Amino acid sequence: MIKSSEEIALLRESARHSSAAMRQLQEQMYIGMSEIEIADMLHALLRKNGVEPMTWGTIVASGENASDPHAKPTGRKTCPGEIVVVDFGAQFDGYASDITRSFFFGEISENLQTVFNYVLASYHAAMNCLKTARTTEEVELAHRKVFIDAGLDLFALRSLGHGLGKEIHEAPRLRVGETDTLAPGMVFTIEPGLYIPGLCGVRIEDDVLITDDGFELLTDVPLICKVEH
Ligand SMILES: [Mn+2]
Repeated sequence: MIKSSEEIALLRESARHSSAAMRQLQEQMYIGMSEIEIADMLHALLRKNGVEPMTWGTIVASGENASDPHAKPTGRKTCPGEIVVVDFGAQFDGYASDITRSFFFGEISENLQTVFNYVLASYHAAMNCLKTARTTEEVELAHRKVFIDAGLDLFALRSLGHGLGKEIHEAPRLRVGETDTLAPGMVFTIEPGLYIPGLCGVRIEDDVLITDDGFELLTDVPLICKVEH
């Protein structure tokens, strides 16, 4: 669970290059592209940035398709007024990074904005907790409290994140009923989400490194991402 300084350097590079690809995707994709077309564009951008996409796990899910947390990209064309969830894993020199953003395509409704705002609040609750938390369970509970207080926890998954290393899913698991003591050198994802059947899905995922005095965010993509054209 605790990475060496050499491994941390590779994980940092992996997250950096994957972040660049996600930012470039935001600039280059446009409303009307299909989910599969967006996934293909993403995979090409990742390779251009020197990271190898784990294509089997890529999610590009638009509108109500995004209410399935494990959706596969389809030929469905994206429309204005939708949230489009883009989630991918990639490897740099064998070390994984994992990022999700929920893009606003055009102007979105108040309902969608509300769902997004709860996920964003949950993300911030987890990150704030991470500054001083002693265990993974504290962080999991901090993010979930936002959903419980809003009466929305039934739309959330039972997991907040997972370790990153040579594998994209490894210990520690930030999961209901599990706890590990946080220690410098741990690298894992923070990825709160809500999945509302028939309406939308929203997820935000970043990669963090536990340090002596809190944490370092390894990924670098704006939390609010809009596609206007
Ligand atoms: Mn993940």
